[in-house]
Amino acid sequence: LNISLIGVPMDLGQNRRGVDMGPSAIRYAGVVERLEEIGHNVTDEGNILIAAAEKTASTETNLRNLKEVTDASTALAEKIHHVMEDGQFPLILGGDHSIAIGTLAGLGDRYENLGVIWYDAHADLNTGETSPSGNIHGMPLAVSIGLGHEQLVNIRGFAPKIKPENVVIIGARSVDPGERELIKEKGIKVFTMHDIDKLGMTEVMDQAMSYLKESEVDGVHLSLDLDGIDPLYTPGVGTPVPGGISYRESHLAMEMLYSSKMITSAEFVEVNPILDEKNKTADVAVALMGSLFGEKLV
Ligand code: DIR
Ligand code: MN
Ligand code: MN
Ligand code: MN
Repeated sequence: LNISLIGVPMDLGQNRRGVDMGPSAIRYAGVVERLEEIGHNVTDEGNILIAAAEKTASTETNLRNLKEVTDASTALAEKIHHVMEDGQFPLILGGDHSIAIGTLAGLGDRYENLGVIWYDAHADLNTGETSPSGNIHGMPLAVSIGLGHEQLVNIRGFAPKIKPENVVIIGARSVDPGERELIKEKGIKVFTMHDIDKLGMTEVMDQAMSYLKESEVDGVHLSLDLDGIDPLYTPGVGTPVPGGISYRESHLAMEMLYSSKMITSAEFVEVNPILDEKNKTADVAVALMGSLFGEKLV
């Protein structure tokens, strides 16, 4: 593959500092070398420009840093649009999960029927009305299906970016009341930790991929929040939730996605080296990218 790495040093979608250093931590963990070793051509496109947290002042709504997140999402969407024009595979490094708003805005009009795998402890389906925190990183999936603040929903001038029936959430274990309602109302496919415990990761991934195939998706974006994994393995995240997906299960999931040849873009988000232990979380992110992009054990 010809892979374009795009860093998004965003920390304005939540209220813990340090996640803006995620792209650096992932680069430091050796992402470029790891993917090149497999045989891919990697172009590091550098970082999207993000407003400095010390200088933000948008307080006109209960959505923290709405203007700055909107501007960054628009810039990221444009960048993705252009690297895809050049036939590159977009690999986005976060940054908090609010960046997925820009990612899906950049991808959405490139596909008729884009599928999304949302690997996360959370559903990220809040709106300004349902959010308990005002943090936009809890909203990107809602925004992408067309729900939430119109400024975010209409980035790049079209909405929705994806169809709710083309979304599969994997690893959920912390879901807010408004999100639960939305999941029911829209019939969004969710594999909770209960499902992973009960069915096993092989069956969960088989079902997730069959579900997307039945929808006849013409591409699948993987949005991987490192908090989907158990904080034992990935402590460097802003909102850790115990009882998550294991390291081995996550590798298995990535290997199955690789074998399926379904994945057409990916992002790895919420790596926060300030909260981490010796860059463990970025190391896990890079190891999982190895599996997602076809690394072989023997
Ligand atoms: C919570 C936390 N549901 C919120 N969301 C997180 O603030 O909306 N998403 N941490 O990754
Ligand atoms: Mn263009
Ligand atoms: Mn998330
Ligand atoms: Mn999360």
